[in-house]
Amino acid sequence: MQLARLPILCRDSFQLPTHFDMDVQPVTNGLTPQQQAAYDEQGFVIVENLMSDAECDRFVDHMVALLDGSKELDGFAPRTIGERGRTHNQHTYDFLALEYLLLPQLQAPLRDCLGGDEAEGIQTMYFWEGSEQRRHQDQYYLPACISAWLAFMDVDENNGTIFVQPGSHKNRLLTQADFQEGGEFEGWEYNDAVDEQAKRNALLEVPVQVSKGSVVFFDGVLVHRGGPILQEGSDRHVLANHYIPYGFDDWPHRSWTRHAFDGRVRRHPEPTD
Ligand SMILES: O=C(O)CCC(=O)C(=O)O
Repeated sequence: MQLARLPILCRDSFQLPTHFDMDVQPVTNGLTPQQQAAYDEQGFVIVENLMSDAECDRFVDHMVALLDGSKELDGFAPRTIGERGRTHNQHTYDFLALEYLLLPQLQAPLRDCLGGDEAEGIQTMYFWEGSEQRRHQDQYYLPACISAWLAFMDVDENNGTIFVQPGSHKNRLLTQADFQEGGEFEGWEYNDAVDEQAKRNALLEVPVQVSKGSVVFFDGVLVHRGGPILQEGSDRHVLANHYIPYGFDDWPHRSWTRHAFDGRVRRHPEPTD
């Protein structure tokens, strides 16, 4: 599969380009009717074999080389041994991460998840290991977002997969206003409040098991968490990408770049400072 060819971009020299030349053919396969129904009902869907082994290995090799220092990259601070905390918005200084935010085969499923609007990539997080992150809803941080969780290896409870609460996307989204004066969760710690909401949802929570090359698409209101890592020290190579609809105008992170699959880049609404 042909990947986008993107120019080299270093953090120090970063200028917002308006368009990248991308030598790619659009991949048109969207969700099947069954996958669409699962996404609508459960708030997530696993699409298997969306990435080839070569695509998975290419990115993992890159990330392992960055971690062990055999590869250097402007913008990626060298790590000490054992330091495996996730990266954040690596696509802003790493063209390979940008390629994987915009893998052509993600475009049509994302469009289906968004009900027909085009997705714009806005966030990346790479995990060398399970996050064990507490329950949350992504739209609390990133309004209107959806997620594509790219599994570069088999992931299950042993190496710390995510747990999701299917159907919770149809229930309440906790927002910043809930924690402000007079809000329902004023004085609460955020993750405690989501635990409480998960209890109120009264829905089962399930671990997500995926094979290498799978992508999990999930709704930004879905309650989820990083589960415990049963096999201590195990690797878990995953890239979590986040997207918002092109038509979403109320985006609060105005300084962030919005990356379309055709290579267009914009900040919208315009930053105020
Ligand atoms: O992969 C994980 O362990 C956590 C990912 C996550 O919570 C997210 O992408 O919002």
